[in-house]
Amino acid sequence: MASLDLNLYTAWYCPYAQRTWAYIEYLGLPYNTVTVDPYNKSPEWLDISRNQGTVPVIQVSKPDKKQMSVPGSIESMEFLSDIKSEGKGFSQDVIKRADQKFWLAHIDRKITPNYYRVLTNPKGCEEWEEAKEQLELNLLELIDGAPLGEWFSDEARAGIINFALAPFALRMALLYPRFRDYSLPDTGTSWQAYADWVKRITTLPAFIASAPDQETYEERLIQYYASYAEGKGHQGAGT
Ligand SMILES: N[C@@H](CCC(=O)N[C@@H](CS)C(=O)NCC(=O)O)C(=O)O
Repeated sequence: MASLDLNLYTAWYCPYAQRTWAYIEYLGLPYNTVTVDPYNKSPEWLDISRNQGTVPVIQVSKPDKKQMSVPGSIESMEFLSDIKSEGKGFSQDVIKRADQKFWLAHIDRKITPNYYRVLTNPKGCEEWEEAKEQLELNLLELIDGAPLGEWFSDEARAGIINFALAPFALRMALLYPRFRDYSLPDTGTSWQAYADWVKRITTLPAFIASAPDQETYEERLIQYYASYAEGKGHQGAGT
C-alpha cells in the first residue's frame, strides 16, 4: 500500500496510547505525533476522536484529502496492521486471527481492569485481594495459553498481543512495589518467562520510542499515578 499520511493523537502517560505508539514504531510506518489532553473535551478534540474523547486516535488522510479517524488502541493497531503487517500484526489465517482477537479481549476484559483495581484499592482489603487473585490468574492464563508465534520469545517476533500488554506490564512492575508493596510472582516457569518477556519488550527500541523523554519517563509516571494510588485519579478513565 502506498505510504499514508498518519497522525497519532496521544498523551505521554496513557497505556492505551502507548500500545499504538510502540506498535507504529515497530512497524516502521512514518507518522506525526500530536499530543493532546484527552480530558479536555473541546469540540475539535471530540470531532477528531469521533466523540470518543480518548487517546489514542490514528488519523489518516484519505485520497480526497479529507481526514478519517480510527479511535481506540486495539482498533488503531488493527488498522496499522492492515497497512503494514509483515508477520507482526493480525494473521491472514482466519482461525489464528480469531485466536489473536480472543487474547486481546482477554487482556482488556480480564487483565487491565484488575491491573487498575490493584493500583487503586488499599492493599489487603477484600476488593484488593480479589483483584490481585484475578490479575494473577488471568495473566497466567495468557502466559500459558497465548500462541507461541504471538508470544515474544527468541523464535517469535513481537506482535499485537505483546504491544497490547506491554504498557500495563511496565506500569505493574513500576507502580505496584512503589504504591502497594506488592510485585507479581517471579517463581515457576511461567512467571519467570513473563519476567523475562517484560525485560525484553520494555527495552525494545520501538517501546522506548513510545516513552517520550526516556530519562525521566518512569519518575514522571510514578508522580502521575500517585494520585491514582490515592484514589484521586480521573474517575471513569481506563488508566
Ligand atoms: N478503550 C480505549 C481506552 C482509552 C483511554 O481510556 N484513554 C484515556 C487516557 S489513558 C483517555 O483518553 N481518557 C479520557 C477520558 O476518559 O475522558 C482504548 O483502548 O483506546
